[in-house]
Amino acid sequence: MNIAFATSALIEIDVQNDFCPGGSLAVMDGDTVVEPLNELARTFAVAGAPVIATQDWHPAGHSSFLSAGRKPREGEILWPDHCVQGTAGADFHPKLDIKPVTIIVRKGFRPGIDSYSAFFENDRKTATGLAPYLRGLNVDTLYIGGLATDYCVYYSCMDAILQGFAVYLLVDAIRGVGYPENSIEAALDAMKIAGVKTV
Ligand code: VGL
Ligand code: ZN
Repeated sequence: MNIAFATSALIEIDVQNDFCPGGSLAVMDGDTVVEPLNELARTFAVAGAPVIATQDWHPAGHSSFLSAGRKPREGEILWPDHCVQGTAGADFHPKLDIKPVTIIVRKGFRPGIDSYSAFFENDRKTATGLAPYLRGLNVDTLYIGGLATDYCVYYSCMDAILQGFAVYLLVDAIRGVGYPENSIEAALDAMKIAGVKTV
């Protein structure tokens, strides 16, 4: 990998306990993204390049939880309670090295809106502020990995392309939910068509 560190950033999506084995919304082998991301994060840090970590950060009783007892809107998926603010499930995986991380972006904290993407919440309008932040750092190229391939990684990559960034998906540092069936394959196909490159 020949990375232009002066104009690149690494984004580590939702490497949190609830998405790892033993968590309430565990992704199969979710913890295997930790080592490759750590290695890359240290490389970025040494080069003085920004490393962004995102955190799914829901208030208790969030509207995306099945336990809220709400009928899902068209195309919406409700989830088991996960990544509740301040709980161990919302913490980063204990082996994730956060020393190289330069900013943590929390999302999904508005009670009524779910948020998969690191850039925009699921209403597709409410911004997290990440795009202007990255532009302010003169970043035009993103290396993205983490959890989950078919949700937060997918929406983050697609929004990054829409925001005009070049996007490299770290294929050895992503794992997916796989629900509904073929969602991982569909996400990978759609990202490829959108212009996301794989490394
Ligand atoms: C995620 C489902 C619900 C993710 C977050 O990080 O991919 N998936 N909340
Ligand atoms: Zn969530």
